Amino acid sequence: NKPLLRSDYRPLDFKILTTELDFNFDENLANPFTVTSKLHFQRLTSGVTSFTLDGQDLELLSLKVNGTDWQDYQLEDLPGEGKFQNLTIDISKLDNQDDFVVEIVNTLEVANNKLLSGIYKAGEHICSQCESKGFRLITFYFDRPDNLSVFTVKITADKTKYPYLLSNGNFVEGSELDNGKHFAVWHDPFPKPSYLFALVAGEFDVLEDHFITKSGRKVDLKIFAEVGRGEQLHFAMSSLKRSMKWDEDRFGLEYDLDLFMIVAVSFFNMGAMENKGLNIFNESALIGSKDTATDARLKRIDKVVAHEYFHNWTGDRVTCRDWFQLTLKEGLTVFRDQEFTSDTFDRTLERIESVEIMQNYQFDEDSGPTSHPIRPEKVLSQDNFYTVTVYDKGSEVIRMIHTLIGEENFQKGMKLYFERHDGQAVTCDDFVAAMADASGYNLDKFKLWYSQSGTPNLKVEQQFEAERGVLTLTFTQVNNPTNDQKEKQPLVLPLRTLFLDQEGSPVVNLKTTSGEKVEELIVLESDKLVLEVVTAKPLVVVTNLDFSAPIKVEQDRSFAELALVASKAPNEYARYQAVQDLNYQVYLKTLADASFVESQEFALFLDVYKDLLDQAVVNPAVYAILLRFTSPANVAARFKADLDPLAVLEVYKTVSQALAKAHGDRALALFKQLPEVGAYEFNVTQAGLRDLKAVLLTLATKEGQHKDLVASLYEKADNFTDRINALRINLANNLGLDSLEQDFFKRYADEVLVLDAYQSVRATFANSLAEVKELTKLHSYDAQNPNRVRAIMTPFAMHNFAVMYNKDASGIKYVVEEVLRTDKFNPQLSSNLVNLLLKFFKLTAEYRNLILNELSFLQSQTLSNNVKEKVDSALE
Ligand code: HT7
Ligand code: ZN
Repeated sequence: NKPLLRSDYRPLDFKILTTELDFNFDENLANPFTVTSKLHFQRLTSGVTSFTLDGQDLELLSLKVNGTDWQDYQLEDLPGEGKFQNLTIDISKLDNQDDFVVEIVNTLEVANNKLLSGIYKAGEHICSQCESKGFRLITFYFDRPDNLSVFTVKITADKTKYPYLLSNGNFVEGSELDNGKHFAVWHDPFPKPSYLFALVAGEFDVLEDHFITKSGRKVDLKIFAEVGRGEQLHFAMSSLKRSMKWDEDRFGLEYDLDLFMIVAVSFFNMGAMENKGLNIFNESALIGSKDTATDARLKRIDKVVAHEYFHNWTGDRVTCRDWFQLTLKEGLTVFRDQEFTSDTFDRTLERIESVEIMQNYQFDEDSGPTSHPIRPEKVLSQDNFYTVTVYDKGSEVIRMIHTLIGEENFQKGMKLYFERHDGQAVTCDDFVAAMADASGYNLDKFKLWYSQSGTPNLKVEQQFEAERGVLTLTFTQVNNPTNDQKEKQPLVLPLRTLFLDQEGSPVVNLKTTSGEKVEELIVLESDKLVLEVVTAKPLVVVTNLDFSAPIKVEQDRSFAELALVASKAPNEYARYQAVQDLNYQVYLKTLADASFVESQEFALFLDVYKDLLDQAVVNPAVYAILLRFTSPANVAARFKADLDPLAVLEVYKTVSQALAKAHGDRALALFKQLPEVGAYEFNVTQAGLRDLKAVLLTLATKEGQHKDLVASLYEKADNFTDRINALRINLANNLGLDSLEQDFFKRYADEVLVLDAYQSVRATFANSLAEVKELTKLHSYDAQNPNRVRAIMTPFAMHNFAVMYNKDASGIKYVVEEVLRTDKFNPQLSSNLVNLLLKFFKLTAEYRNLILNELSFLQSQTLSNNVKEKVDSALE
C-alpha cells in the first residue's frame, strides 16, 4: 500500500500492438466466468526479457506464448487491500523476443462485483467501467494509459436476455448460435489504452439518429436506455448533435468513426465515461425530459453529453501518459464543455456557475487536508484524484492560458497539439509547450500552476491623492502553505480589471503616471505590482473580473462601495461578485452583533435587493442567482476558521426573514407581472423565468401567506421544474400543502430519478435525523446504488446544517456509519461520502473535535485505500 510518485514514471519495455478479447457470458452469469485474451507484443527495449502484467481478483487458467503452453511465469499476489496481482512473464527462452503473441485464459467475477469497476451487473445489464484501473479486473494487461493497442472484441451471450452486445469501434459481424446464444464482433481501428475499453450487454430501448460531419460523412448515432425509458432520450440526442456541430465550428474537430453510441446504466460511480465510440453514462446524466428532469438537470445532461463527446479528441485521440497527468484531458475537456455551454446558453450565467463550483467546493479542497496540485505528485488511490481541483481548477488553468494568449492563438495551440500528438499518450508539459510554441508566449513561469497547490490570496490596496491626481493601486499576492506543500512561490495572475466612477459608470482610457495605457488585463507575475493611475477623482476598482484567475481577492471596501457595484456596475459578473461580498459582510456583521439587521448599513443592503428586484427581468437567469441570499453551505466556504454552523444558520433565517418582510410585496408584484413563460421549451429565457419565479415565490410566501400561488404553480405546471420548485417552497416555508406531495407520488411512483430529486429536497429540509433515515424506506431506495445513497447523504450533510451539526454529533455519526457500510462493497462511493466530513478544519473547536474523534474512530477500522488515504491526511 505504498503511494505512487509522479517521478516514478518509467516507459514500457514492451507494447501490446493488438488485443483480441473473447467473452462468453452464461445466461445466469455463472460466476466466475472465463475470458480469453490474445495479445500481440512488440519489444521496445532490446535485451529486456520479462515484463509484468497487472491483474486483480483474477484466476489464471492458462497461458500460451506463440501457441505453446508457457510455464515461465510467476503470478504474485500483492500485499494490501484488494487482491492486486502481478503476472510476470519471462520470454528469455523465446526465439523471437521482439514480436510474439501471448494468449491468456482467466476467470473473473461479474455477478458479485459491487465495485462498479471492471465488468459488473448494473440491474439487468452487463457493463464495464475501466478508468482508471478497472481493466485489470477483466484480464492481465499493461493497465496503464500509455499502452495504446488496437482492440477486437467478441461477445457471446444469451439472445433473449442480452439482445444487444456492444463494444468500441465498428460492428464487424454477428449471428445467432444454436444454443439460444448469439455473438457480436467489434473492431476499433484507433489504438487506445485499456481504460477506454467498453463492453455492454442487455436489452434496451434505442433512440437512433445520424449526423453529417463537415466533410460530409454520415455518422450513425444510437442512444440506449433501460426498456421503457427510450422516450426520455430525445434531449440527450439533441445535446449530442449540437456538441458534434459545436466541436467542428469552434475547434475544427470532426468525429472519426461511422458510429457513436451512448448507453445509460443504473449503477455508476461517476457521471459518465468517454470510452471510444461507446460512452457509458450514469442514467442520471442522460435520461430526462421536461416532465422528469429539472432545467438544471437537463443542463447537466447537456454538459455531460458534450463533455464525454469532446473527450473523443481531448482524451481518446490524445491521452495521458500516466494518471498524474489526468488534468491534461479533464481540465481541458471541462474548459471545452464550459465554452460549449457559454456559446449555447448565456456566457455570464455559465461563468457564475463555474465560479460557484470553484468558490464553494474547490477552495475548501485546496485549503483542507486533501489539498493537491492539479497535477499531483503522490497518489495512494487514483480514484481519489477525480477531484474539483484536477477538473475545475484544471479548467481554470486552461482558461488563464486562453486569457493570456487569446482565442486565435489558443486555437493555433490546439491545432499544433493535435499535429504533434495525435495517437499518443502525453503530458501536461506537452500541452503547454504546444500552446507556447503556437502563440510565441512564454509560459515557463505560468507552469507553476501545475505543480503548486493552494489558492492565492490577492490583496488589493488603493490610495487616492487628490493633489497629485493619482490613484495608487498595490496588488500583492500571498500564497499560504497547504497540508501537502509548505513552500510556495508567486504565481502568474491574469487580472481583468474594471474602473468605475462614483456613480458606477465605467472609466476607460486611463493612463499611468508614466504615460502608459492602463490595460484591461493586468498580469501580476511576482509578489507585488504597484500601478499609479492618473485620475482627478477617486475610482472604484473591480478586479479579477470574470474570475480571470482562480484566487481569493481581499479588498478593503466600504459597504457603500460594494452596494454601488452590486446595484450599478455595467457588468453582470461584477454585480454578482459584489452581491456575494455584500452577503458575506452581512453574515459577518450579524454574527458579531444580531442588531445589525436594524442598522443603516442593513437598510443599504435591503436597497440593493430592491434594485436587483427592479432589474430582474433584464436577465432572469442571472438575477435569480443574485437574488438568492447566500446559503449557509455556500457562505461556509468563505470562512477560514471558527465557523459555527448553527450560528450561521440562524443568521440565514433572520436575514431571509428580513428580506421577505422588506420585499415580499415587491417580489409578489414582480411575480405577477413576469411575462408568461408559455409552453415548455428548454432555453435560457424560459429556464431563467422559472428559476426567478421560484425565488420570488419563496420570498413572497415566507410568512405562510399566498400558499394558493404555490399550489397553482404546481397544478398548472407543464414541466417537472415548476413541480419540484413548488414542493421545495412548500417545505422551505412550512406551508403544509400535503396534497401536492400526494399527487407527486401518484404521478412519479416509477421514476427513480425523479424520486431522487424528491429525496434530496426532503433530506435538505428534514427536521430530525429520524426523518432523514426514514427516507431510506422509500420503495425506490437501494442501499447499494450510488445515486440513491448520494441523493440523501449529500444534501443532508451539506445543506441541512440543523440536523448534520446537531450538538449530540448524531448527524456526523450517521455519515460515518454510511462511510463504513459502503466501504465494504464500493470504496469509490465511501470515499465520496468521507468528503462530507473534511471541512472540520474551519469549524469551531467543538465541532472540529467531534469530527476528528469520528475520523480517529474510522482510522481504527479496516478501510479501503480510498478512505484510508483521506482519513490519514485529515489526521496527519
Ligand atoms: N473520465 C471519466 C472518469 C470516470 C471515472 C473515474 C474513476 C472511477 C469511475 C469513473 N467513471 C468515469 C469521466 C469524465 O471525466 O469524463
Ligand atoms: Zn472528463
